[in-house]
Amino acid sequence: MMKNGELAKIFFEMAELLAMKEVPFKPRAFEKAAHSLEALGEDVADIYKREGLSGLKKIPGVGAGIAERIEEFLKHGKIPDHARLKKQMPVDVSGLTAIEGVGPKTIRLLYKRLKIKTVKDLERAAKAGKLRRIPRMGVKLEEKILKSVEFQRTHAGRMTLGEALPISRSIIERLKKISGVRAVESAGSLRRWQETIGDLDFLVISSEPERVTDAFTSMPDVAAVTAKGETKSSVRLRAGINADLRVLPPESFGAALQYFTGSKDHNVELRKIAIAKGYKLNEYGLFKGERRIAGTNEEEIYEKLGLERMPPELRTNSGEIEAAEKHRLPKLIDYGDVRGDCQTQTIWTDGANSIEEMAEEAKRLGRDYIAITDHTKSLAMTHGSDEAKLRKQMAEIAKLNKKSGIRIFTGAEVNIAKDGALDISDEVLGELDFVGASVHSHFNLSEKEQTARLIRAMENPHVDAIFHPTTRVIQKRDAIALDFDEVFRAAARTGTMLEANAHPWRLDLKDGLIRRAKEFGVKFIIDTDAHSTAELSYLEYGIAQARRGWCAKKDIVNTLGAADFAEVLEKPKTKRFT
Ligand code: DGT
Ligand code: CA
Ligand code: CA
Ligand code: ZN
Repeated sequence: MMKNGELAKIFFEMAELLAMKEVPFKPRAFEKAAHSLEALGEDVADIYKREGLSGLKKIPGVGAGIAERIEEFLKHGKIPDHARLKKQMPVDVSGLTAIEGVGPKTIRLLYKRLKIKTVKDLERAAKAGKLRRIPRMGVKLEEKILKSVEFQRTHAGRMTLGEALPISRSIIERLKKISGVRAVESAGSLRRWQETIGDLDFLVISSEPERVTDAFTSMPDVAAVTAKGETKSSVRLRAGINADLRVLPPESFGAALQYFTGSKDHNVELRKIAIAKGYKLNEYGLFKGERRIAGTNEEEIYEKLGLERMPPELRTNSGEIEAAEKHRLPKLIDYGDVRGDCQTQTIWTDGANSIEEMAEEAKRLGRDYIAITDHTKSLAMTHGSDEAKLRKQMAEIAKLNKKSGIRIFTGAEVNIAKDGALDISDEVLGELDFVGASVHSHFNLSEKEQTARLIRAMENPHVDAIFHPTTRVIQKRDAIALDFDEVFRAAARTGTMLEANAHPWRLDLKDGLIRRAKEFGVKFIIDTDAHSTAELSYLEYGIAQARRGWCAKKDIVNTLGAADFAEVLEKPKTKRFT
C-alpha cells in the first residue's frame, strides 16, 4: 500500500524535531517534502522501482538528502536520523504540535522543565497551573492550551478526508485485481466526501467471497483483523483507521451501496418513505412483501420511492429528500468543471516550485489558467512580496505568458491586518490581474471586530476574493468568530468572491457555509492553495465541498474559460455578477 502518507508523517515530525533544536532552514525543507508527498498521486515506492534515486529527486520539494532518506525508508523501513532525533527528544510531536499555541520551542522547553512528553502530561500540567511559572508562558497560554486539548478530544478518532482518500483508492486498486471480483466501491462517509472519516467501508461484488475476504484481511498494511466472517470482515490499518468489507452478490449490490453510503439520518428518512408506500427497505433490497422490487442499482431504489436520484454528496438529510420528492434537486457542478486554479504559491515566497513549473503542471492537469498568488510582505516568514517584488514578478509572468500554453494570471495573497487594512498599496493591487486577501493572524478577535475586519477588506475595490475565509484548519483550529450572514451579505454587495479552498487541511469555506452564502447570491472560486506542483491535484476536494454546498457550475466563477474569467475581472467588482 502507498508509503507516501507514512513518509509524510515522518518528515513532518523531523521538521518539528529539527525546529526544536533550532536548526536553520532544514525544518522548512522537510516540511515542504512532506506536503508534497501527501499530495503525490503515485506511490513513491513505484517511482523508486521505476526510476531509482533520480526519480525521487524529481518529486517537488525533494532534494538529494531527502531522496536518500526516502530510499533508506523504502529499503529498511526506517530512517536513521529520524530515529536519532526521536531518541534525543522522546515526545509525541504530532500530538503536541496539534495543540494551538504549542510550537517546537515550547515543546522543548516543556520537556526540559517539566518532562512533558504527551498531550496528557501537558493537560495535567496546565490544570495544575504549572505552565504559568515558566518564563513567557502565563495564565492565558494555559487557558488556550486547555481549550485546544478539549477541541482535540472532540475530534479524536477520525481521519481527514485528505488522508483517507488515497488509502481508500489504493485498497480499491488492490481489491480490483483479485480474480472473480466484478466491482469495488468505497461507501460510507468517504463516498459522501465528508471532511473527516471515521472508518472506511468497502463493497465488492464477487461470487467467491472467501477469496476476497482472505485477500483483504491479509493486506500488508493490516495491523489487526478485528472480524472475519465469510462475507463480512473488518481490519485495523497501520495508518490508524479501520476498514470494513462486505462481499455481495450482484442482485443486492445497489441496495447495499445505498445503505452503506448513508448517511444514517438520510437512510432513516428513506426507510420511512418506503414504509409509507407499503415497502420494506434494507441493505438487501427494496421489498414488496417477499418480492425484491429493486436492489441491483441505487437509482432504481430512489426511483421506486418516487425520488429523484441524487449524488452521495447530498445525502445528509438536510433538505435533499424533500427536494428530490419535488424533483427540484440542484444540478451540481461536476468534478471536471473547474477550468483554472486561482490560488497558488511559488518559490518567490514559501512554495516549492517555480512559476513555470506550476504552470506546466496545471496545463498537464488540463487547466486553462492559473493565478500566481504569492504571499505579501507582512508574512515575513514566507518572504512575502512587497510592491517592488510584485512588479518584478508581473514582468516575469508577462514573459512566461508569451511562451507557455496556459494563461498565467498575476496575483497575490494579500495579508489582512488586524483592522482590515491590506499590506500592499492600492496602486500595485490595481496592476495585478487577481487579488485574494486573507487572514493569517489575530484569530481571537471578537465576532464584531473580526466581521468588521473582513468587510473592510472586501470593500477594497481591488480585492477580487477572500481566501480561506474562516481560517479554520480541520481538527486543529476552529473558524474565527464571524457574523456569517453579515459577511455573506457584504460579499454579495461588493461583488467579492469567496473561496472554497480545496486544500484538504482547510476545506474553507466548508459545505454548510457555502450553502448559506449561496442564498445571499455570493459567487465562489475553488482553488488548491498549492505550495507545490503535487498539490495542484487537490481541486477535487474543493469541488466536493461545493457539491455538498449545493452549488451549480454557474455559482463557481473559475468554471469560466480563461478569456471569460479575464473579462469578469476587468469589470468593476460591483458590476460583475449582477
Ligand atoms: P464514519 O465512518 O463515522 O465516517 O461515517 P459513516 O457514514 O461511514 O458511518 P458507518 O461507517 O458507521 O456506516 C456506514 C453507513 O452504514 C452509514 O453511512 C449508514 C449505514 N448505517 C450504519 N448504521 C446504520 C443504522 O443504524 N441505521 C441505518 N439506517 N443505516 C446505518
Ligand atoms: Ca464509515
Ligand atoms: Ca463502517
Ligand atoms: Zn503559503
